[in-house]
Amino acid sequence: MNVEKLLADVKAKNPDQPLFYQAVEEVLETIKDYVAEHPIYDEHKIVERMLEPDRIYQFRVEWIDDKGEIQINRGYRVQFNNAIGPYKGGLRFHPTVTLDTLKFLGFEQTFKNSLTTLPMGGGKGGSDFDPKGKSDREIMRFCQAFMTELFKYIGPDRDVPAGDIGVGGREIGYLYGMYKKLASENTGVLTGKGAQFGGSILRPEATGFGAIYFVENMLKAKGDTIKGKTVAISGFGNVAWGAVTKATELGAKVICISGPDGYVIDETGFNQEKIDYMLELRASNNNVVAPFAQKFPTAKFVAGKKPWEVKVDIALPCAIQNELGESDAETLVKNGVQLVCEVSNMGCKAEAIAVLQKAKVSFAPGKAANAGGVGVSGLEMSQNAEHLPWTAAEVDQRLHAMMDSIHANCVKYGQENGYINYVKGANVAGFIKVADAMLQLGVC
Ligand code: 2IT
Repeated sequence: MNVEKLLADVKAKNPDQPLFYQAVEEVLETIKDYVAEHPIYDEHKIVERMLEPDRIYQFRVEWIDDKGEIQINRGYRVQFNNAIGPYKGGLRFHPTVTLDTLKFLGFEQTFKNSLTTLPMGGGKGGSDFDPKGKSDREIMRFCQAFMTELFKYIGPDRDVPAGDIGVGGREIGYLYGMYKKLASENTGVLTGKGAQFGGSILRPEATGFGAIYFVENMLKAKGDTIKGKTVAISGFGNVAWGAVTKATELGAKVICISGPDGYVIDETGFNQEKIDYMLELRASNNNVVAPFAQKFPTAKFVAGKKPWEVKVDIALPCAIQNELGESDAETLVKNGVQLVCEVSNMGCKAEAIAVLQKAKVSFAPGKAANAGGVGVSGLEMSQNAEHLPWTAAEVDQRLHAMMDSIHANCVKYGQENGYINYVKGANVAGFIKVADAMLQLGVC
């Protein structure tokens, strides 16, 4: 595999897709040795084939706002790779969403889903729709309009979307309501549904819980535990909420969360009231974290800044891609950070990862650490297929086992003289399963 040539080809073919390029570059640089040792992959052009999505749907979404005006958005579904199972991956509603965003996410999802141990291919979709400031009815009408097109391309054994940024339980409910009406069937074609209509218990918590189980594994590998550690988390949405909840339960002290407007710092840590208030903030559609500091006197709001300037033991980016850059990583290292774990997808810039790895800080990529979300989505698919709900204990036990398995795989393929290169471990382990499936499935 000639990495330079492959990257030049990716750039030439996708000149306006820097995020996709970034995701591809990271994977190619870390799997190249493994691929060189196994020439069969090159003989079958496996890597080249994995860089091209199976197909991409793009469509117009038109809907009517509360003033009676017609609004037009762009919708997408990228079906990236279904070698190991039906396409699976979330829908993102955010004004920054472009085809580039969804190609990078779909590519990452293919490796992540492979790591979960479940048979799920990679896909991603969404829209440039901005939920900020929208009424509940507007969100419902948008979701319905989006689904009138998307429903043609999905199915319980074909492509199973879920949530991502801007798409939580409320949006999944509206999307599923319209799917059910259009398809005249009640197959669980979306995951993250309400528990009353086929949703898995613990799916809302799963991404954050899974990430903390992964962090526990990372610390255990160094003979340490999470108890008593100080933690900075970015974001305040579903993923951040799950991470704060589990970290707090296990005795860590989370002192920061953040929003696009800045971060809040609360040296007293979180309690149930503060955790619950995060859900209220998310449901308000305002996308700001400042009200947290108005509600809780122990918290202070720092406008326009990221939480990475705060001295902590553990940093968990839980918001959006490239939210932690090179100088942020340098500050964290200077302040003695011990562990950085991406919970957002591609939360760190490549330069930031390089700084952390050079300083031998334990660093894990999102596609390993946040796989518990899609992992429990996979468990929701199983429950829907057998028409039976599982208990919280059963889901949690399986989630835990998945995260342990992903960690073990990262260690297996990422050992570098005592330092675990989780980026390499995750990419190689994720690659092997998809690549070996493609070899057996033939050129088709
Ligand atoms: O990035 C992700 O893994 C998700 N947004 C969850 C996808 C899913 O299908 O549950």
